[in-house]
Amino acid sequence: MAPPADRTSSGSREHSSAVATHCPYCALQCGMTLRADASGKVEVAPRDFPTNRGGLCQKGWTAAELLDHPDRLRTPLIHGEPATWAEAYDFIVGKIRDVQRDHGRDAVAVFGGGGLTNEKAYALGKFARIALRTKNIDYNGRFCMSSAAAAGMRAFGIDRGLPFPLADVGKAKTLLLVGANVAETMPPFARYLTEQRELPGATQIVIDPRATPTARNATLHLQPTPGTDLALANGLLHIAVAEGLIDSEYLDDRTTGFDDVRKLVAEYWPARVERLTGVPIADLEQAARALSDGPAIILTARGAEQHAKGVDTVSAFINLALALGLPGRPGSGYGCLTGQGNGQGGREHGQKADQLPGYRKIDDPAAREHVAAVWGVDPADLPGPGRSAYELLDSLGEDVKALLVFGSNPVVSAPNAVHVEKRLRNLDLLVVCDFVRSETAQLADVVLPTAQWAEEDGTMTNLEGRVLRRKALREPPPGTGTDLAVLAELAHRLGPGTDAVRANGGLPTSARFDSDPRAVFEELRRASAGGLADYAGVTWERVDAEDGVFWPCPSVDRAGTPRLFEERFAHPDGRARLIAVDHRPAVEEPDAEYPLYLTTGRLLAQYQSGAQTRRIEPLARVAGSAFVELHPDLAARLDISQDQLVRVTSRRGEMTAPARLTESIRPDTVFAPFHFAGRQRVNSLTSPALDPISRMPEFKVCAVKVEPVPARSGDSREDGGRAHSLELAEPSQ
Ligand SMILES: Nc1nc2c(c(=O)[nH]1)N[C@H]1C(S)=C(S)[C@@H](COP(=O)(O)OP(=O)(O)OC[C@H]3O[C@@H](n4cnc5c(=O)[nH]c(N)nc54)[C@H](O)[C@@H]3O)O[C@H]1N2
Ligand SMILES: Nc1nc2c(c(=O)[nH]1)N[C@H]1C(S)=C(S)[C@@H](COP(=O)(O)OP(=O)(O)OC[C@H]3O[C@@H](n4cnc5c(=O)[nH]c(N)nc54)[C@H](O)[C@@H]3O)O[C@H]1N2
Ligand code: SF4
Ligand SMILES: [Mo]
Repeated sequence: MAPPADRTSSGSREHSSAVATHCPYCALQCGMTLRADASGKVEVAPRDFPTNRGGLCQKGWTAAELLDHPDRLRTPLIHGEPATWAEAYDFIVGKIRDVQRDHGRDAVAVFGGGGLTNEKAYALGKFARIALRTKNIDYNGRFCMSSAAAAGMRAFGIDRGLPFPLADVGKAKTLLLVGANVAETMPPFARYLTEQRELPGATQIVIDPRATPTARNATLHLQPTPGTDLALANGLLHIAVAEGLIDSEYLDDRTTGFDDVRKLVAEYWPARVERLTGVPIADLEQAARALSDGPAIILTARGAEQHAKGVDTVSAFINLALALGLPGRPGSGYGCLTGQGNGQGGREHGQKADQLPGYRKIDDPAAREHVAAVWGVDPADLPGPGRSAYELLDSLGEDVKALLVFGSNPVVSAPNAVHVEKRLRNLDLLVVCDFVRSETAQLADVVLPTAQWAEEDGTMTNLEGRVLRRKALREPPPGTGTDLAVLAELAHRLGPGTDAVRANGGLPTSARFDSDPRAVFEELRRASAGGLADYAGVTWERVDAEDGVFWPCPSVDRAGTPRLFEERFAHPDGRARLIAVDHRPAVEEPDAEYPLYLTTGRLLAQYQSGAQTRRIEPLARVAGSAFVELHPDLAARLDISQDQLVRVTSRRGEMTAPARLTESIRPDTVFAPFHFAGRQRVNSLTSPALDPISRMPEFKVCAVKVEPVPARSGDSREDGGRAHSLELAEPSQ
């Protein structure tokens, strides 16, 4: 039995044989056209859009291959066995009632994702707060954008990844990319990098411990020790102050806090910074001078941010940008590169533990009142802030007994994954909504098969803060439902029937859950109105007519806002804040037992936990398994040869994968991609140390040892990435 018809609509009234939509993967949200041929096979063609200018990467080209893939789920599963939707809903609702009766409302938690549309992210937050009435909801964006978001918020009073259109990047005389490998993570964006490099007198600087394809194309590559970007940024500002390169007029007119920052960076003299980071003084000087020579843009990504000091590191680069007078100036500024398809919108509309729609704070009485009025509930009934993603996963099986996952695969992507996997196994109820049986879905009590991107309408907000339309080409296949339909049905069934909910007044009849994305978007507009991320003036028609609409857009008769900060920053006094931030070591530095740095990241042909892209044959052919990147000098010292299987071990776990020898990495550091499962899962090793402000885990640095695996060892399985199908992720030790 499929879900009741009135709650399964994908929201598109009619389907044509071609639609103009966007790629399902990263935040660049490249424009593409989808067409179904006579047999129903879906073809992708690139479409000209400001972010991709007609380009697509391999992942975009092959995105439609998952639509009719044999691994696609077409029926709910209960304990791995096919079940009807009615059975699945009965099972879930029965368990939720038991858990909430025995352990309280907060014992049921929700985990969302930055790939969900705005409508889904909004509905998920509302579902948690007023149907489950739990405070415990958070999402994978905590692993992604939280440090840049927190730093942007405290400096500028608002968090929009790029406060200017992407095309500005191509026009800056100097461009600094910090821990960003866009040549592999957003390939069509590289056109703007080429354009920028070709400007007269242009400088392009990349800071990365590896000589990535992005770094190799740059004019200047700074190759620091992992986890030392904060010292590097303070060192660049020290040089700018010493050489009289800062913009005092701008600092006086538009900012506060520079005096403290100047005093602090006085201690970051070049020789000290060279010692801390390993970057030569001459390179530091060249970078500081280039940044103060005309329009300049500084961009950070996960390499700088995924640290237990990620927020302070981003603050240090924002301090540098402000001291040089960049933010709000034409062709200049600071931005962070948002990662997931809806990483921006997904962090605005309430799936974050401390947040209500419109980027409102859940502990702000005025925010609670506004949103409660839209939802038809009493503000006093809204829960308070819940736990951050890792802390939530770490509490599973203790006071949190049930978890509902929408749009994430934490068995592969969470730090300290051996431990997280154990926690997930300790739950009374794990529900995963997905279209494939991801490693997390393999542990679930109930799996609900959901529609894919080409089968439902909705909106996404890209890395520029531009709201876009995602359009359905076809109906979801028989047996599947949409995420919105699932939430509406669960809310309806939980409704006033839940003992725990009834004891607390029940789900009010005025609080409706709609499965039609358009209706949800209309409600989101009202809920966001007056908030920082104000979508009140964004309509689906405008999005179509205007190539997307940049928020904030408070009314239908006003234009969106492509450029922020031209006149003022978003703090009440209109000024940006510089914040004095001191360098500190990584939480786990190498020592005698674990003598090497491990850092992690991405490959061009795989996406995230790999649940989607490992199943796509042309991608698996290019990047079908993990590897461990190490410098030839290190390999020689460890007696490791090219392609030999190695074991990498940290205090938390181990992985095995073939060695890849390359001079592009520092000899004190090894790298592995995080897209793979089983024995190839690098997150078995990573550290759960969290940033004190953003609660971002330290994915980018921990201490490890590396050893060759003797030939003919029982460990020598090399297909860990591809052996995904219906096999359980192997226990990692
Ligand atoms: N192909 C592909 N593209 C993607 C994704 C994907 O999974 N695959 N995911 C999308 C998402 S969600 C995101 S968040 C973005 C991420 O996009 P990026 O941030 O570009 O990707 P990463 O590979 O995680 O990290 C970037 C670089 O940081 C470097 N790095 C490691 N440690 C440090 C350090 O201490 N300091 C500095 N300065 N650099 C360091 C790594 O060597 C790496 O080259 O990509 C998006 N695009
Ligand atoms: N070591 C290490 N670990 C990392 C990182 C790193 O750099 N290093 N990066 C971190 C970052 S930046 C991120 S963003 C995370 C990402 O890691 P995950 O959160 O695991 O991301 P995905 O693999 O995109 O997981 C999305 C899952 O949801 C499903 N899905 C996709 N769209 C939908 C939808 O619309 N509805 C539903 N119900 N399901 C859907 C997919 O099939 C997939 O199983 O990983 C983090 N982990
Ligand atoms: S760059 Fe990102 S949005 Fe563009 S095709 Fe590749 S994965 Fe899709
Ligand atoms: Mo991300």
